[in-house]
Amino acid sequence: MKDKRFKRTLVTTALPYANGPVHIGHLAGVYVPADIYTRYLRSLGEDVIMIGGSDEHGVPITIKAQKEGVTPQDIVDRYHNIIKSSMEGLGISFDVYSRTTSATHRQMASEFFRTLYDKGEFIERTTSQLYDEQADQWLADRYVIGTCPHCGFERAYGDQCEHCGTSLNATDLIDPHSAITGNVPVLRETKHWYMPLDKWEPALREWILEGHKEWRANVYGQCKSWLDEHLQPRAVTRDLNWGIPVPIEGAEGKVLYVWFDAPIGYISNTKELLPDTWEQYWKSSDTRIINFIGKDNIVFHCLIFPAMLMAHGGYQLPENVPANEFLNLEGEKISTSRNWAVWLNEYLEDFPGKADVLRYVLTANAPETKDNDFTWRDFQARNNNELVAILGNFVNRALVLVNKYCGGVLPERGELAEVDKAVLDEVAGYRERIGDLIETFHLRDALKEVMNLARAGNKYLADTEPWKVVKTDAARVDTIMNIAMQIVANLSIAIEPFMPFSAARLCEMLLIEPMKWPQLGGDNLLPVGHKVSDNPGLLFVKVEDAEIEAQEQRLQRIKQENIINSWRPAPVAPAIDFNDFLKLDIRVGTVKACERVKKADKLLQLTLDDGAGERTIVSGIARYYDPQELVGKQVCFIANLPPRVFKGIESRGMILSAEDADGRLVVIGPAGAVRPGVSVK
Ligand code: B3M
Ligand code: ZN
Repeated sequence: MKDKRFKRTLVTTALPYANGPVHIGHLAGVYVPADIYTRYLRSLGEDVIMIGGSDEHGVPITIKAQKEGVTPQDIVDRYHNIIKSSMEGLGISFDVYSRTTSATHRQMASEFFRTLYDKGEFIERTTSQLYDEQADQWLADRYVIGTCPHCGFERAYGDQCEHCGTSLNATDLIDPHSAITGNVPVLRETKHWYMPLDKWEPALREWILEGHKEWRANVYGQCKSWLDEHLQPRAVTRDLNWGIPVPIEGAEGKVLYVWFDAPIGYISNTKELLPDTWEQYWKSSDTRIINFIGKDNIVFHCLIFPAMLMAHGGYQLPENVPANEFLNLEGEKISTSRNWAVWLNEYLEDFPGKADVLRYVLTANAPETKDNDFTWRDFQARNNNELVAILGNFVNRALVLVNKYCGGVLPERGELAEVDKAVLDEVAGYRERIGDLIETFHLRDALKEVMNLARAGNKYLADTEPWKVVKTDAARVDTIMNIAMQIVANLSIAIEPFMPFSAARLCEMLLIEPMKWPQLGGDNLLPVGHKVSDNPGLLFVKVEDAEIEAQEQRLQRIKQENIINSWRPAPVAPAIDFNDFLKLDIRVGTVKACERVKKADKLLQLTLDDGAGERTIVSGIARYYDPQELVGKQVCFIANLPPRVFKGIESRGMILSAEDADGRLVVIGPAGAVRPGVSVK
C-alpha cells in the first residue's frame, strides 16, 4: 500500500435491508468493489478486515411484514439467510456478516445513544408528526409517500427522495399520503431526539471540503451541495414498534431511527468478529476506514454518521467513501418492489459455477462515474468475447502446448530474444499499475489491465508461433513455453481479487499453491521441472443464446406483470340520459368473409350476415387477427352509424373491441351462439 500512514484497514459495506434478496445493483455498487479491494489488500499481506451484515430495522422491514401478514422477525430471518448464503456463493469474503438484531448490536447502539444523550448532544423537540388515524399508526419514513419539495418527484418517501437523492423529513413532503391506507394523514404532537447537524457543519466542512478533495467527484460534490445549503437538526428516534428501544425514561413506544442504529452496526459487527481488539480498528489513527456504499447513502455516511462519531468522541472518521452510481437493468431503474432486478440467489441457481462471470461483468461495467446499464446481451458478449476468447483462450493454449511439447513439465529457458524480453518487461509492470488503480478505487480500469496481461500472453504466442518453431528448434520452443507459463502463473495472482474462483481453478490447473500480490510481475514463478496438470479443462465456457433468451423472457414476463399490476381502468365518463343509450343500435352479426384492405396495413374488410342480408364493415384490427381467424365468429357491431368510406370501401357500422394487457385489440362477441341480427341490450 502506497500510503504508509496506516497499519491496518477496516472495510465496511453498506448493510442491505433484510426485506428482499440482494440484486446486481447492490453487487455492482458495493459488494463486488469492496471484495476486490479487500482481497487485493489481503494478497498484499496487509492487515485488513471486511465488515458486513443485514440491516434489520426500519420501515422497509415492517412494510414488507405487513404486506405479507407475517412478523418483522419472520421477514428478517428469511432474507438474512438468503442474503448471507448468496453472498458466499458469489465469493464476497466478509470476515463477519452479522445482523442488526444481534444482542451485541442492540447493546452497542443503545449505549452509543445513551452516551450522546448523557453528553447533552441531542436536542429534544415536540413537533407535529404525521399519523394515520385509520391504521392507528405513526407514519415515519417510508410509511409516507408524497411529492418531493426539491425536485417534484411524486413518489418520494418520508425519509428520502429516490429521484433526486435528497434526504427528507416526512413533514417536508407535499401532498403526503399514507403508504398503508392511502389516506391523507393528520398531524399529532410527539417528542423526539434530534442530532443538531448544524452544530457539526463547520467540522464536517473542514474535514471533507478541505481535507478530502481526493474523494470521488460524485461524493465530494454531493457533500458540498448539502453543506452549502446548510444542515438542519435531524430526528434520530421514531414512533415505531420495531427497532431498538430508546434507552431513556419517557420514551416508551419509541425506537432508534434505523439510520442511527445501522451504521453503528459496522462497529458492533467488528466487535462480534474481534471481541478483544475491535477498538484498534475504530479508534487508532493508523487505521484506514473505507466505507463502500451506493450513491443514495452518501449523506448518511459522509455527514450524519461522522457527526455522530464526532459527537461521541474517540472514533476515527472514514478515510474514503467510494460511493458508486446506480446500475440499471435493460435500460430501466432496478426496483425491488417491481421485481425489476437480477437477484443474486436466482443468478447462482441459473448459472451454476459462473459466479466469476457476474463479478467480471459487474466490474467491467461498474457504475463508478455514471449510471450504467446491465443487459443480458452484454453479459453474454463479455463472457464469450472476453473471458472465453481472451483470458480462457490464452490459459488453455499455453497449458495444451506445454503438455504437448514439454510433457507438461516447465522447460529451461535459453538465451532470450527481444520478443521475450519485451513481454517479461511488460509483465513486470502490472503489479504497480493494477495495484495503483485498485488503491485509488478505479476498479474497472484495474480489471482492464488484468485483461491486458492476458492479451499480452495471447500476443506473445501469436508472435513467437511455437507450433511452427517446434519443427526446427526444440530449444527455442522450451524458452517460449517457459515464458508463456510464467504469464499464466502471473494471471493466477492478478485475477484473484476480481475472480477468486477462477484464480483457484487456475492454481489447480497449474498444480500450485496460490501466490500473493508481491510476486506478481515475477519471471520465475514456476520453477524449471514443475509439472502442471495434464488434464486442465477449460477456465471459462461459452454462454449460449438459449440461456440468455431464458433470462430475457423472464424480464419480459415481469414487464407484463407490472403493466397488468399498474393498470387502472379509465375514469368513468359523465352520466348520460337513458334515452341517449337507447339511440345506439348494437347488434350481433356473423362473419361470413374477411380480407385485408389493400394498401392499408391496419384495416380488415369484414362481410357480416346481419340477419337482413350482407353488411360490409371496415375495422382497424388487421394487426391483431388473420382474416381467416374471424370467419364464422359472431361479433357485436353498432348498426346505426352513418356509413364511412375507407380506401374506397363503404363501411356500414363499427365492430366493438377491447384492448388486452398487451395493448392488442380483441373483438367482442356474444358468449353463446345467437341469431345474426339480434339486438344487444
Ligand atoms: N440499509 C440502505 C440501503 O440498503 C441501508 C444501508 C445501511 S448502511 C449503514 O440502501
Ligand atoms: Zn426529489
